[in-house]
Amino acid sequence: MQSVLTPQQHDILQRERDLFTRLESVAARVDSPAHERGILARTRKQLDEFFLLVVVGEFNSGKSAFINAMLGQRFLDEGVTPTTSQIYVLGYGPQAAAELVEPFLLRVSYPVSWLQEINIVDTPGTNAVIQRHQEITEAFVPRSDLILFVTSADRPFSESERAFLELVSDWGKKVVIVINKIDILDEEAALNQVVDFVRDQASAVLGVVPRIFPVSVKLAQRAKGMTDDGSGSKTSPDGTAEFLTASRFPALESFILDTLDQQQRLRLKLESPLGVADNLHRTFSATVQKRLELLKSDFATLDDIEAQLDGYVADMRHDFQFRTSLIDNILHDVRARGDDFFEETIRMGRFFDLINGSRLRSEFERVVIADTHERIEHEVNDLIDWMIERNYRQWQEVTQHLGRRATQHGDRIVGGIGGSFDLNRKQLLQSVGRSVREVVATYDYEAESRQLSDSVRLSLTAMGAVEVGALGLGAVLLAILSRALDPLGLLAAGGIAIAGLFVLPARRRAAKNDLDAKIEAVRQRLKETLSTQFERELQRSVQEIREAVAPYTRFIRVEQDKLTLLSQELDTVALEVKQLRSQLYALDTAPPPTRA
Ligand SMILES: Nc1nc2c(ncn2[C@@H]2O[C@H](COP(=O)(O)OP(=O)(O)O)[C@@H](O)[C@H]2O)c(=O)[nH]1
Ligand SMILES: [Mg+2]
Repeated sequence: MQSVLTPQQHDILQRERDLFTRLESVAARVDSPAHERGILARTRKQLDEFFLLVVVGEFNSGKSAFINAMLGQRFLDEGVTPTTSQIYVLGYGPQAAAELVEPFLLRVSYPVSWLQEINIVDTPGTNAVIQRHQEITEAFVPRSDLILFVTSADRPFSESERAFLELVSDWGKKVVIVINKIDILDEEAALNQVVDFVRDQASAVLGVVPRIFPVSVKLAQRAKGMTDDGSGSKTSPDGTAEFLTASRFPALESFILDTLDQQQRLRLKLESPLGVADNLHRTFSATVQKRLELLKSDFATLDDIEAQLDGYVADMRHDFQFRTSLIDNILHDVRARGDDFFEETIRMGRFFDLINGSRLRSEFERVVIADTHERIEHEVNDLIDWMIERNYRQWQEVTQHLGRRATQHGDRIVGGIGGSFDLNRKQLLQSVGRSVREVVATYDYEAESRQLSDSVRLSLTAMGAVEVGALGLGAVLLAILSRALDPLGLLAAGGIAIAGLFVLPARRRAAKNDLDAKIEAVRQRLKETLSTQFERELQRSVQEIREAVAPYTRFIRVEQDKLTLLSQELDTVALEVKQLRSQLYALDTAPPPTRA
């Protein structure tokens, strides 16, 4: 083909080769099935091969008979049953020969000169009882440069023919329609009716009005002297002309042999791959879009999980404030009781108790300190239990979310997005779901809460909040009392009266202030310690959940990036197809090249 190309045609040819190389790489990246990749590879290869005129139609419409009429000899089998069971690619050869080159594909040579320019292809035909025949024929459609669609005048344009023509149109193929067996129609009116009907139907499917050739292959064969036994003995010369006219075959024959000249064939050959490119481009784009959509809802799932985690964190912080306010209340109570106590005891009436001290000390312990330590412990323990419980529930919610996603996915896969993408994604969802479920199933409340309370205790100690509860709050408060009581100081003040007037109110105020400050300091430090510990724990649990989900997150990010790139690549492919097509049209309107 190369030898007869103009520079422009040569340029288009080269660009089409590149286009198919690109499409092949896209095909590999979307795990397109082998047959699609085969089509791409063959289409590229075919750019350098003979022009392929592919004869299709239902079985028994006369395809083989038509090719025989073109050859002038009954070379192929004809018959009312589905006689042709393979693809026959007829090309030129000095003598008749056949060779199986692919499963169901015979390359046949025949010594007729026009086969040097055009290869004609006989197909098993559609709508045969043998489903395989239909598949073989359909699979060959993408390889054609021009489709000769043979329908029969006795059942023109059946439903199966419409469906098949649709497939042909999907591959962007140019179609010429042959209405065969017009010899069975008695009247010209009937023939016109059939032609009109076929034209309307075919135009509706193809979107353009195709060329239509009504013929009688049988009469043509008779005119060419092809007898049923294939011996080639001639009928009478008079009859010959009559048969030939009635067959209307010459118009079709001249279309194939003359109108389809080298430039026309070149044009069709360069255009044909663009239809294939369009078709597979649509397929690949659909795959990419479907996957992107699936990923979009994957992202939505992740966003849901993220939002849940955010809500969890916000709720926890809010509840934490409330829970620490309970501890505040306990300390507040201690302070109030302490104030009352000092108010009550540091006064003249109890001077001897003050001097003695031990009675007040035990009273202080009983009334002011009371069960503060246990109550604080209790609140801290509650806080820990609450955290553990909430953390556990958070894991459960994530499990449910992932579980739902996995089952949703199960439904979607029926839609067939195919390839390793689906497999990877499915396996990942399952394994992530499994590991999260495992956390829930093996969640050890006691161990978790033991660990957390140990660490809370440890950090309380580390932060120097030893004043709390068993950690020494009582001792601290008692120290305040001791200072208030300090009998030496009291006595040194010089007499009961003076003490009563000046020292005791000052002592009382000092004790109260001392208590206020101490309690406030304890409260602050306790809160700070618990907050730090709480935040650390909260972050850790959220982080753990995120890490469990991370492989899924990573997968969809990476896949989305890949698919976005693919989608861009497909856009440039579409653009290239469009440009090539308009360049081809531009060639049509340009003056014809000088012919050798
Ligand atoms: N009446 C009539 N019969 C034809 C004509 N062309 C072919 N046939 C017959 O139709 C039958 C099927 O032909 P064949 O070429 O095997 O059909 P294919 O299955 O499409 O290849 C054969 O019996 C042919 O003799 C025609 O123009 N008129
Ligand atoms: Mg046949």
